[in-house]
Amino acid sequence: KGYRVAILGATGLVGRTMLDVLEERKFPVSEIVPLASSRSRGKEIVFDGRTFVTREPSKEVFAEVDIALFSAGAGASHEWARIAAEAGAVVIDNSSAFRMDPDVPLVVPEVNPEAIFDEDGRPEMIIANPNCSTIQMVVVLKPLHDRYRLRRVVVSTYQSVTGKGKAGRDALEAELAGTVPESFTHVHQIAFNAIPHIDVFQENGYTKEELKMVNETRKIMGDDSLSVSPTTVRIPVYGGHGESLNIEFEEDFSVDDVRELLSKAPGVIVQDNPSANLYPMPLSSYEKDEVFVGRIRRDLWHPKTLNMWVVADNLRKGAATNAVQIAEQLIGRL
Ligand code: 2RA
Repeated sequence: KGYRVAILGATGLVGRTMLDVLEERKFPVSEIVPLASSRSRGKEIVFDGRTFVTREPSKEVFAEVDIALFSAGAGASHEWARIAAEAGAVVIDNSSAFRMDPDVPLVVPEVNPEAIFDEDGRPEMIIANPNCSTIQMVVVLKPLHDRYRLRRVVVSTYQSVTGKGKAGRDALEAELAGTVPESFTHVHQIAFNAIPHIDVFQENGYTKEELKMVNETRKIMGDDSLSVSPTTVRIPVYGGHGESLNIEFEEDFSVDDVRELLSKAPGVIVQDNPSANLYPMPLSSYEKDEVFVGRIRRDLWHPKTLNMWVVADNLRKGAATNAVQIAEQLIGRL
């Protein structure tokens, strides 16, 4: 059986990556229904050699599809997700609109695939895709938490400009070409810079991006006692987000066992051979679907504590790939 798949935001960076990932992973698609804002309507999308024309979202359009992948921002999701779900489409939403809604599952298939279905085995009609910086972190934390029990995670991120979509990428290119904009897309100049400010500051001094890493991690891992202490930073790279993690466990570990455990963990690739200068980097993670881990080492001062470096392509595992993996769990169950 082939599925009719709508993509809201089909012309954005994540929307296009969703199309690539559906095609590469040979998702059983009978028809693609690209949907977009008025500015992009009528644009042609090529999928698997066939051309589809971008349309306007409507109740009638959603009634014609089985699965709707949303990546057009929280405003569009608030406007259309419930309408699409009521029309019978399972919505997989990449925006922040429903992530912390207690009635909506927040899913990373390597961590909590069971949350996709209700107790009668029917798919939830709206399923939220987590924030990119959270996804890559929980994919590596989950097997470690199961074995050693996490006590505390201190995370600092090094996030790609593509986290802000095409506008974020274009801003870096324009700055590198010497254009001085009227206002900076990344708040300050991002070329040759590092900006410890992603999304808006909250009263407690953290940014929304940082609090997403705290709250979404707890929800996905199903443990409200987890302490995550984040600092999120934008840097002028493409290809992926990097994260430095310092993880304290309840149980002690050996570094070799951690390496072995992670090398068998679903969706994780260990790249950890300092003598060969092998470690994950955004450039080598670009257009890959996995989460890469390296620099695995014991904390020099603190017992039962580990340091590691984690990189994933934020448009792939951090967004499109994760959404398509959720859709794959629906195959045969709609
Ligand atoms: C960013 N986490 O990198 C955001 C994108 N969802 O800006």
